[in-house]
Amino acid sequence: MKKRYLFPADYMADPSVHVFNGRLYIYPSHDWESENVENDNGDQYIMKDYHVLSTDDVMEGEVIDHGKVLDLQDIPWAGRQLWDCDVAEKNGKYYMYFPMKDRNDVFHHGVAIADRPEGPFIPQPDPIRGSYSIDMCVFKDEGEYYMYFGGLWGGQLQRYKDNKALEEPYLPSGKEPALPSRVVRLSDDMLQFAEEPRPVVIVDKDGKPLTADNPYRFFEAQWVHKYNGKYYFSYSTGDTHMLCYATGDNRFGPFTYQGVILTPVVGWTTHHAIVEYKGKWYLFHHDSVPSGGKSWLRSLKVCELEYDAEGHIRTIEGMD
Ligand code: FUB
Repeated sequence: MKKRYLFPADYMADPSVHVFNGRLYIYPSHDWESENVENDNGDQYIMKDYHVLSTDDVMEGEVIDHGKVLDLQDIPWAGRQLWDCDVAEKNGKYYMYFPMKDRNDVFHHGVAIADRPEGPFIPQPDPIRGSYSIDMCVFKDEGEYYMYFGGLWGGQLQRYKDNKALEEPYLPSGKEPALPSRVVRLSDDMLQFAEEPRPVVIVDKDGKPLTADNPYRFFEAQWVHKYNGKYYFSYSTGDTHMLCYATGDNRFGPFTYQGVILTPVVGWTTHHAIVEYKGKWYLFHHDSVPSGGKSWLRSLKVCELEYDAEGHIRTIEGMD
C-alpha cells in the first residue's frame, strides 16, 4: 500500500484533518526536541505553537505550511504543552480547540478564532468552563457541534469522575470497565460546553463494556466520522499502541468494538484522523521513523483507507 510522509521538513504529529472550501487542511501538534527524560506523564511533549498545513492532492501534491498560527506565549492562561487540537467551521468563522496545561499543570481546553481556515487564530482569554483532559475531536452532526475528548495517564482523564476532579486519581484495572472517552455538545457561540460531558462507552459484541485489561480499550486520540449512515468512533489504545474503531447508530454511543485500523508504528504514540477527500478515504497519522525512533519527534504520514462491503475497515500495517 502506498504511504507518504506529508511534511518531511519538520516534526509534526496528532493530525486533525478537515476539508474547508474544497481544500484539505491539516491541524497537527508541532513537536519539539526535548531534554526531558521520557516518562508516563508525557513531559517530553513540550509543544509551544501550532502550524496549519494544506494541500489539494493528498498523495502527490505540494503540502503548504501556512506558518505559525497560534503561540503559547499569546494565550493568557498558558502554562505549558499544546497538545492535539481540532478546528471547526461555523458561519464563516473557524474555531480552534486546543488542550493546554494551566499554571497549576492541569489540562483545560482553549478556543482560538480565525476568519480563514489557515488562521491566524486569536485565543479567548480563558479556557472553556468545566473542560479537562486532552485530544479533542469536534464533529458536526445535524447542525450541532459535538466535542469528543479524553486521554489517560499524562492526559489526566483518571483525575475525573462524573466531570468532577477527584481527590486522588483513579485508573480502573482488571475486569473493571475501562475509562471512557467523553462527548459534549458545544454552545451556539462555540465557546463553551452546552451541557455536561457524557461518557462514550465501547462495548463488545455481547453489549458488555470493554474492560480495563482489554488491549483494545480506549486510551486517547478519539476521532469520529460517518460512513454509510453509521458513526465510526476510532481511538488509540495507548500502551498497546494500536488504532482501533467501534461503530454505532448515534453520536453518543454505545459503540460496538469492530477491530484494528493500524497496527503499532515506530514510536510510543499513535494518533490519527479519517477523512474523505475527492471520493477517496484517507488515514492520516504519525510515526517516529524519520527521527530514528524518538517518541517525542514524530512525522505526519498518510495512506488510503479501505472498507469492505460490510463497512469494516481493512487493517493497515503500521511498520510498512
Ligand atoms: O502529542 C501529545 C500526545 O501524544 C497527544 O495528545 C496524544 O494523543 C499522543 O499522540
